[in-house]
This record gives sequence, structure tokens and C-alpha cells, in this order.
Amino acid sequence: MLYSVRMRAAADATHENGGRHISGAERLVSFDEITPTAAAMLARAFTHSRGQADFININIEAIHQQAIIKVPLLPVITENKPTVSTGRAAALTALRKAGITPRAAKRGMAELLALPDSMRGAILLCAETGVRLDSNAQRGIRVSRMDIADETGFIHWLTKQGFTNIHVREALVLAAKVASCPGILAELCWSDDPEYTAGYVASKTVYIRFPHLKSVGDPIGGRILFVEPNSDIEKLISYLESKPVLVTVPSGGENY
Ligand code: WAQ
Ligand code: MG
Repeated sequence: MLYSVRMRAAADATHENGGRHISGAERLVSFDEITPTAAAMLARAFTHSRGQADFININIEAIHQQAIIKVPLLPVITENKPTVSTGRAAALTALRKAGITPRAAKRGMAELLALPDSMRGAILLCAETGVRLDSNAQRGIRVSRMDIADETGFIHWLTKQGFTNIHVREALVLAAKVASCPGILAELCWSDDPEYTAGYVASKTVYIRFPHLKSVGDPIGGRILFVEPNSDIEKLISYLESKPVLVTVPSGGENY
């Protein structure tokens, strides 16, 4: 049996009552790991660079082994664009290469730039028209119930590529689950941690990092998931939120 451990933290009020999103985390762990995982999540919520958390939810649920599917990590490429504007332009190009129309790609970028503050979830947009598809204006869709299958192998795989921080680790696991979701063509993301400026575009086949998708000190980040036209949105949301997924390291531990 594995257990889904989820955390979300807000300041000033609960998320439901319009509180400011501070931090969130998602893991799938064994019984013995529940307590240390929950403790680490609490510590993280209370020491976050987005501010002091006042309301924290930790949710623990048993997951039946037979419900779990395995999906692979995406190979990673870094495009070293030196500025935010060149990074964003390259991210738009990457989205177009992933099959997103120029209009939808631009709208996705504009949605992130128009956020008054970070949401706790992701925005769903039509990959053709750029129209918003989810109805959770403040909340978005939270991708949950995923983790890496082999932590040691993952750390080895990351270290070989020079990745050491938790942002990239978590983002790669989330992007692998999102890429495996039927109907999702691509994802655009940058961090909501003020000091972390990197972001990425992920497609079904590759995760492209851009070191500067926002300026240092900016606390607004987010995620846009681009959805193939005529997809079954309810099914897609159910997969993202509820399907338990373990992410595997490519065999041989190679990047490609
Ligand atoms: N499901 C859906 N949306 C989420 C989730 C989730 N589980 N977690 C975060 N988000 C959304 C939410 O709107 C956050 O405000 C936003 O994404 C950013 O979250 O170097 O750190 O956890 O390759 O701050 C990307 C670059 C880092 C990593 C992303 O995101 C790299 C990051 P953060
Ligand atoms: Mg963050």
C-alpha cells in the first residue's frame, strides 16, 4: 500500500476564503515515510520564501497498488536565453513546436502575466483558441497523487545533468504526469518562489528549461496546461487530480 500525502498552505485566510497561496506539495510514500514526509511538508510551509503560512492542510490517503500506473520522466533540455524577454519568446516558440497555435500560446503567457497573485493550481486552456476551460478561477487544477518511483535513481539521473534543487525535481515529476495525461499537449510554467526565476515548456516528449522566465523578486508564478480541442475535460481533470502515478527514470539512467 502507498499513501498520498498532500499539503497546501495559505496566509491570512484559508484557500477557500481567499487566503494567499504560500506552498503546496504532493508525494506518494510507504507507511513508514508518512510521518517524516508530513513533518518535512510542515517545515516547508512554515519557512517558505512566499511568506508565513497561517492555515495548513495535510491530507493522507491510502492508495491501492493496482490503481497506480508508471510513466517515464521526460528528457530535459536547457535553453540558456540570457533575459526574461528572450526566454519568454523562446518559450512561445517551444509551445508552437508542441502543436499549440500562436494565439493560444500568447494567451497562455498573457494569463500568467495577468495573475494578481499565484494560484495553487494550474489553468487549463484550449490549445487552439486559448480559451480557458476550467472553472476554478482562483484555485485552478491541482495535479496530485504522483511521485518518483526510484528516488536514488532519480537523484543520480539529476546529478549527472547538474540539477540539485527541489524545484526542478518536483517540476520534472509533475511534468511527467501531465505529459502522460490524454488530451494534454503542452505545459507552460514558472515558479512562484520570488528567488527562483526558471521555468519550462513541456510537451509529450521533452522538458525544455529556461533559466529566466520572470524577474528576481517576482512572487507570481503559475502553470498553464494546453488541452487538445474536443477533449473530455472532466475525465482529464480526474486524471490530473486523482490518478496515482509513479514516475520512472529512463532505463540505463541516460538522459535520452
Ligand atoms: N498542480 C497544479 N499546479 C501547480 C501545482 C500542482 N501540483 N504545484 C504548483 N502549481 C502551480 C501553482 O499555480 C503555483 O503557483 C505555480 O504552479 C508554481 O509552482 O529549474 O517551482 O511549485 O527546471 O513554485 C520550474 C522550473 C519550477 C524548474 C516550478 O513551481 C527547473 C516551480 P512552483
Ligand atoms: Mg513555489
